[in-house]
Amino acid sequence: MPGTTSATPKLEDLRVRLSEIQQGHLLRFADDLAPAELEALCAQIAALDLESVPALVREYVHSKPSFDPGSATIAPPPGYMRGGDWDIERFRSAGEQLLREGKVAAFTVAGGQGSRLGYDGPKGCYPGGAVTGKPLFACLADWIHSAQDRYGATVPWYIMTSPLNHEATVAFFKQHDHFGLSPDNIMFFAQGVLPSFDMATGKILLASKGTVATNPDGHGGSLRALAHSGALEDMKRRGVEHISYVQIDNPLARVVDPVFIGLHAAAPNSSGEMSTKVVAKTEPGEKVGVVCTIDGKPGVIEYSDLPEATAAQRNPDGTLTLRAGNIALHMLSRSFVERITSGDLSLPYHRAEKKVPCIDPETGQSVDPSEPNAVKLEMFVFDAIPLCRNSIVYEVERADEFAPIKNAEGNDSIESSARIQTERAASWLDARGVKVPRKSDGSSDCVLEISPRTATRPEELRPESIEPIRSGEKRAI
Ligand code: UD2
Repeated sequence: MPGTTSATPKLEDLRVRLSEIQQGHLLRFADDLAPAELEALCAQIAALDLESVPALVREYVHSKPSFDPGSATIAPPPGYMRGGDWDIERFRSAGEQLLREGKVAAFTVAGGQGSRLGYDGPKGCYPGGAVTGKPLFACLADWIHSAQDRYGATVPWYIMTSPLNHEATVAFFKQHDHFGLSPDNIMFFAQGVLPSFDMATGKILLASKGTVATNPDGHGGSLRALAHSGALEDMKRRGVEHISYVQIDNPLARVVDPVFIGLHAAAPNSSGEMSTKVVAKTEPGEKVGVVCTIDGKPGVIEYSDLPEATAAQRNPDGTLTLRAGNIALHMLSRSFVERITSGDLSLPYHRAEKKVPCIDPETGQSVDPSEPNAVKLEMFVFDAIPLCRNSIVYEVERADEFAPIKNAEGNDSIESSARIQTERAASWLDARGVKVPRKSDGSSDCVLEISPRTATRPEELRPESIEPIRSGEKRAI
């Protein structure tokens, strides 16, 4: 009987607390649960930020917050654009120096599952290499090897998982011998979760009689997770000052990029707090967030919030005025993450309407909705940009650094990523005088993959060591 379990005091306290915030139904089936199940449910509820629930329901479930730029002045951010008049080698040296001093850590957000890819497991385990088919985690690990070999210093790697894939991720690394990296220099931690809400009533959903329905708190939760997991402390102990943030889904992401690190840390107009790598938007309506300033303050506007006329503005040379498309590659200083996670600052939530299987809170019957029934909330990491004093962007060539794998087919799929990886490799080989077989439309008649352990830019390729490439060949270099 629940009344006689050791969870009793907690249970009674929780009942009172939950009924105060109109969420008493979460314990409605307490009497049906075995003591261990009830204990687990109480622990799950107690771990939620109950204090904030009424405000979340009011602001995000019963209403839909929207961003209205209104009469604000939206302008391009201070930036280091491709072909601009700035000294790339100066910043490369500054970044290389920080790497040599061991002051840079890699940080990968890998809380996502491969479900959009039709893959049942952590997204990072999905094959990403165009030729080798190596897992996305291995693609990123190669960049870390490359940096450690070049700069003779450790690049510790912090990997954020989610409660859904933490165990599987850690096991995958063990199974693959941590891709040759020292396990002492890799730290895994799970991100936080938020309760999923019934869209109509604002009640927190129950996944089962003994489990609250929750969802990962978004990649914006990564900043809080860095603090709560002890990762920031670990960085401090190691003397790490700068954090290079990459998403797991992009096998071309330069996990640590000396130029970007140098700009972030040493550019005269950088606050050194948070910087963003961007690509030039291809057209005004392209569905990427735009990094900009809003009334002089740094920020990102989601494509859906950017007024059409503003998005379409052009410079005298015809380029888009607001062209800094966010590809989710950031540099953050450790001190900035410490600052924004230690006080009252918090990132806004974004609302998504989703189908979430649950139980009926009255009857306990399973519900498998055919239409969205739930509101899930998430935080986005780029919402930290407005918390910076100022924030710079670094524009890179899209094909050089952005080949995301998000969908099973079409755009941002394994095929499109393999094509981008191949064309990038082909352009590097061309630049070094290595002939790449071409089809009549000019595209490469082969599949190519260059490991960052071999070269991180064309100048580092050794053409004399590359055998001629045949039509139809698959070649990993
Ligand atoms: C994101 C950006 C988009 C663009 C694109 C570049 C948002 C809302 N959109 O689109 O503007 O920059 O990336 O690739 O960010 N993740 C977690 N935990 C979570 C949620 C996500 O770790 O709770 C990770 C996930 O594993 C992946 C990354 O964050 O590495 C991106 O997440 P996504 O696939 O939801 O973002 P996407 O593709 O909608």
